[in-house]
Amino acid sequence: MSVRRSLVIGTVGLAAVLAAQTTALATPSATSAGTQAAAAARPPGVIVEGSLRALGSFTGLRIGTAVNTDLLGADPAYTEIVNREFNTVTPENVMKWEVVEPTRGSYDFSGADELVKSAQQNGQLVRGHTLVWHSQLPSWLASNGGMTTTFTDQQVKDIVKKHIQDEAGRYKGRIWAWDVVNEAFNDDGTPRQSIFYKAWGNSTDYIADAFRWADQADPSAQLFYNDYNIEYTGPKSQAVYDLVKKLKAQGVPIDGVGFQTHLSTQYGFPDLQQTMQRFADLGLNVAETEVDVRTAVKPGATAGTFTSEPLSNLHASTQQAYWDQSLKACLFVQRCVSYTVWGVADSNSWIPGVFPGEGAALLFNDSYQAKREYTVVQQDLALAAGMARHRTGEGSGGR
Ligand code: 9MR
Repeated sequence: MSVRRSLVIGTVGLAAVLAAQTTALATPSATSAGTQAAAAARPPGVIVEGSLRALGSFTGLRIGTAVNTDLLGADPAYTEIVNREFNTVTPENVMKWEVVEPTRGSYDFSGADELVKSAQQNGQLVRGHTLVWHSQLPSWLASNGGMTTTFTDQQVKDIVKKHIQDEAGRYKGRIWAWDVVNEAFNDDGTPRQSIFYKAWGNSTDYIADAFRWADQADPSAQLFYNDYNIEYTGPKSQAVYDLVKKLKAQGVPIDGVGFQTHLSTQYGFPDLQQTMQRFADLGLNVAETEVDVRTAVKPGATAGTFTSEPLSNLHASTQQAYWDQSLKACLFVQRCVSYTVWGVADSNSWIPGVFPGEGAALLFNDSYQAKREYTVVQQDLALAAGMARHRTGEGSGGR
């Protein structure tokens, strides 16, 4: 009985897939007047055939982007892409502690509220980012890059608990997944000596407490540990593996691990699929949470400036290969629940500001035209449409 039912669904699904694949060949142009008029006429939440979110939905894989709320709503081309292509959104900055509580006890949730509201209107889930992170802390709480505070250990503990209760509690029931703790380890696998680590008596026990408090504040959200440079085998990845294995064994409410996946063509491609599978085998969901692929770019007209053009065709084709491989790593791991890119257009990316001379890291160019990289991702999602569905618990229920 259940076999027959799934066959029927399979046939309907296949027809839809074939239709989607036909349109998948068309590359969207967000800046053309026609597309913008179509966007204006389309009610929020209506899915465009052949978009990344539509293609991902055939296997249940969520496709997301980091959102800059200064542009959302203000820049029509940007907004159109966010809502047409993605069905999860991550606030790039507006849920970070320095933004939501710039002065002790005085909150500013305006940007976060705006994003959550827009997501609800556009049928998108929200990845909350991030509750406990040494970076982007308010200056009243920490200095020296999150390593120093004037508060006592007990005060820091109370402040962290209140922060989690207040922020996760405010959005209770409206966040799909929280990055509860972000970047707690150094590249050599040693724990980062943050104010949190120190307040808990030079121990990573703050991580377990943060997950427990987040679970109390929002029991339906999936709770993630999130980090970079854990995509490949090495001491940092191992340290995170050991941590989350211990948390699971202790019954700490953790649902998944986020692999940020900030890739660069100057390094080899990581053994990402194997690494994610290894974590998934612990009974955890995994996700690629901040994907971008940077490369060397051509210099601009003025000395010291740069374009968003890859230095050569070889640079560009390697980037395309990395997009392809990073998505396939997620497609081939059934517990990989989402694939999130860290921004929309090359011009919105954090990369040029932090790595001068590198860029071209995203799926759309500076004029919001879809790049070849977009087509690579789109085609992989279309080809994956017949594969088994991803195991996408919509909340913490699958824990
Ligand atoms: O993209 C974010 C950028 O706008 C901020 O200035 C920066 C501050 O640290 O954070 C960037 O996002 C980071 C994310 O929150 C955590 N992982 C690394 C991301 C890139 O730095």
